[in-house]
Amino acid sequence: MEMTMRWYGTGFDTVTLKQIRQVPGVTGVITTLYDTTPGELWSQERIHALKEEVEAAGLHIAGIESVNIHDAIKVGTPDRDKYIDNYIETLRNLGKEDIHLVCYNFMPVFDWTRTELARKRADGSTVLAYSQKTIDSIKPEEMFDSIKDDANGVVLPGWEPERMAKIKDLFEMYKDVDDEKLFENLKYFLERIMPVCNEYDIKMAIHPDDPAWPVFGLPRIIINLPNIQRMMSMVDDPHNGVTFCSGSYGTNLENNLPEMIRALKGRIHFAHVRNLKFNSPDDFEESAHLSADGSFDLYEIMRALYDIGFDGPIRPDHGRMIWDEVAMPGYGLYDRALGATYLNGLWEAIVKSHAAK
Ligand SMILES: [Mn+2]
Repeated sequence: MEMTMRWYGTGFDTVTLKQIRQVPGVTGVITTLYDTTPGELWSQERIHALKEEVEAAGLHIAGIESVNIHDAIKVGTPDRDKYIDNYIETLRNLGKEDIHLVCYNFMPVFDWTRTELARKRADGSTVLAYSQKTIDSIKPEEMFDSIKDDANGVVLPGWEPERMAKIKDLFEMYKDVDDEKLFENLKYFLERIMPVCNEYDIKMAIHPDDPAWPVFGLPRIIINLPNIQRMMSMVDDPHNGVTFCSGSYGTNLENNLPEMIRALKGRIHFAHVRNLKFNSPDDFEESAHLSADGSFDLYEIMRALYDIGFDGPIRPDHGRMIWDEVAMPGYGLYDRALGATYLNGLWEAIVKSHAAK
C-alpha cells in the first residue's frame, strides 16, 4: 500500500503540500480540481499544472478524488451522453498525465450526510456526527442550514451553496429514480467509460454511499457486499472497482468490514481507513483512528488489506479537530497526520510479524 493524504488544492485547503510531505511515510496526495463542476471537462493543461505543483513539493498524485458525476448521468436524462462524453475526455486527459486512479460516487443529491460537523467530545476535540433522529425530524432543505455555521467558512465537497439552493429541484429530478433505475444508470455509465479506462489503465473506484442506507427517501445502492458484487459483475472489468471506505460501510453495523475486504480481493483500488464510535445503532461520531477510541478494530481492517495483497493508495479519512486547528471539518492536518502514523505503525507490525514466521 501507499500512504497518502487528501489535498483540496492551493486556495481551497488549509493544509499545505509541505505539511503533508512532512508526515512520515506519506508519499502521495489524493487531489482534485476543486473549482470544477460535475459534468465539466478537465483540460490536460490544468491537470498537468496540478501535477507539477504536487511534484515540486516532493509528492505525487496517487489518484483523483473525485471526478464527480453529473446528475443527468445518475438520473439517466436524455442529455446524459454529453456529460459522459466529457467524463471520457477527462479520463483520457488524466491518463495522458499518467494518473491511473479515479474515485467517484453515485449518490443522489447529497454526497454524504452528517447532522453535526462539530460535536464536542469529552477531550474537547470536535468531530462530525450523525443522528438518525435528527434526520427524521428535519426536511432535506433544512439540512444545509443546520450544518453550514459549523463549516469554518469553507465550502464542503458536495455541499456547495449553489447546489443546496436547488435542493427542491434536485429532489424533483430524482423522484422516479429507485434502486433498480440507479443500478441501470450506473451500468450505462460504466459500460461507456470502460474502453477509455482500459486504454489508459485507469482504475475506477466507486465510493460507498454515506451513510449506507437510504436518507430522506433517496435510493442508495453502494451500501453492502451483495450490491457491490452486483455492481462489479454487471460490468465485469478489473478497472471497475471500489474505494473501500471503512467509515462509510461501517455506518451500517451489519457490514463486517474485514470480511468485506477479503471478499473484494483484487477489486479494491483505493482505501479510506478510519474509525467510528457508535453511541447507539442510529447515532455515531467520527472518533480518532485508534481502535480503542471507536467501534471498529483497525488492526483487523489493516490485516485484511494486507492479506489480500492490497497495493493501492490508502489514506486516513476524516480526522477530529484538535489542538485548536481551524480547517474544513474532517480535513485538518493534525488528526489525519496522527491517523496516517497509526495506520503506518499497524502496517509495519503486520508486515514484520509475517516476515518473522
Ligand atoms: Mn471515505
